[in-house]
Parts: sequence; structure tokens; C-alpha cells
Amino acid sequence: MRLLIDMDGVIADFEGDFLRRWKETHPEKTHIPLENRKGFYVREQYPQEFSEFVQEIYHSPGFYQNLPPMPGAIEALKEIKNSLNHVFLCTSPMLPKYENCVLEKFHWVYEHLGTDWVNNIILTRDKTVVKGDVLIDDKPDIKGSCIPEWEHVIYDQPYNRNITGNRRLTWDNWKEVLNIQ
Ligand code: U2P
Ligand code: MG
Repeated sequence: MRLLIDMDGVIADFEGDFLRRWKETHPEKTHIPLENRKGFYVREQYPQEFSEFVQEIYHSPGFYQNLPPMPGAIEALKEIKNSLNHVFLCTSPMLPKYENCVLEKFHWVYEHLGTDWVNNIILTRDKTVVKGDVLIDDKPDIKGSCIPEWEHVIYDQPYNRNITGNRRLTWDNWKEVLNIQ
């Protein structure tokens, strides 16, 4: 099996750390707990007048590099690597402001997983062009220029629970879902 694994919302806790920083930076403003989220993009969840402040947080230097790993993710990835020959991280860069995001995603992988995994990063805005059997991703619908070869296994998050029909995975049940011992 050739396995593709997304980063933000799957192995790096983008949402948890965004919320923590939001509450710390703007304690007087409303915040939206993860369970109350209705859509994928965090910016779209907040009132229009807060849009600039929301983006300021995830564009700031250090945001991507310092994201905590999702609980259980690093251990699971190490086990997966022992069981499968072809495992890639498949992540999208933040655009157009890619300056911090791109470099910091690479640093994050090096620091948490090491060189072998850095060699297997696929950075693309169009995941449908990537070959694979399974893509584990938290984004509800993944569109692009191709009909994807891979099956989209959803990494379970409150903002994607409206999607039915896909297999759903967390770092607690990945062995059963992927049928890996
Ligand atoms: O937008 C580019 C990538 O940044 C991450 N992202 C961005 C905004 C947001 O609200 N939530 C979010 O996760 C995603 O990165 P990925 O999951 O591919 O690693 C998004 O694709
Ligand atoms: Mg993601």
C-alpha cells in the first residue's frame, strides 16, 4: 500500500494551537471551540472584521514550526513506517503568503520525525495529481485537476463530520481502519 498522510489537522495540531493563540492574543474577542466549528477554514468561522487577526496568527513566524503533534500521531507514524514501504506526507502550502509555512513545515518534520520523513514530503496545492492508494486527510472534500487514484480516508475532526460515506480514522483506531498489524 502506498499511503499519503496530510499534516495540518492530522499530525500537526493546527486547530488546537490556533485556538490557544487566539485566546491568548485576543482574550476580549469571541472564540469558536473546535466542537462548534461548522467548516474547514478557520478564517471563515470568525466574523469578517476579525479575518485579518485570524490570518495574522497563522502567518506569524513560528506558527507552523511550533505546532504540537496531534496526540498519538508520532508514535503511529513510526509504526506505520515499519509496516509499509511507501509512506509520504502530503500537505498544502499556505498561499500566497508561503514564506513561513513552507520552510517551517520542513523543519517540523525534521524535528519530530527526522530526515527519512523529510525526504518523503510532498508539498502541493493539488493532491489529486499525487499517486497513492490512501490519503488520510481532515479536509472534507479534496478537489483538483484529476480524479484521484487514492481513497480519501477522513481524519476525524468536528468540522468534517457532515461527510458520510468515507472511512474515518483517528490515531486511536488507525490499525483497524488501515488493516495494519
Ligand atoms: O491553506 C493551505 C493549508 O494550510 C492548512 N490550513 C489552512 C487554513 C485552515 O483554516 N486550516 C488548515 O488546515 C492546510 O494544510 P494541510 O492540512 O494540507 O497540511 C491547508 O491545506
Ligand atoms: Mg489538513
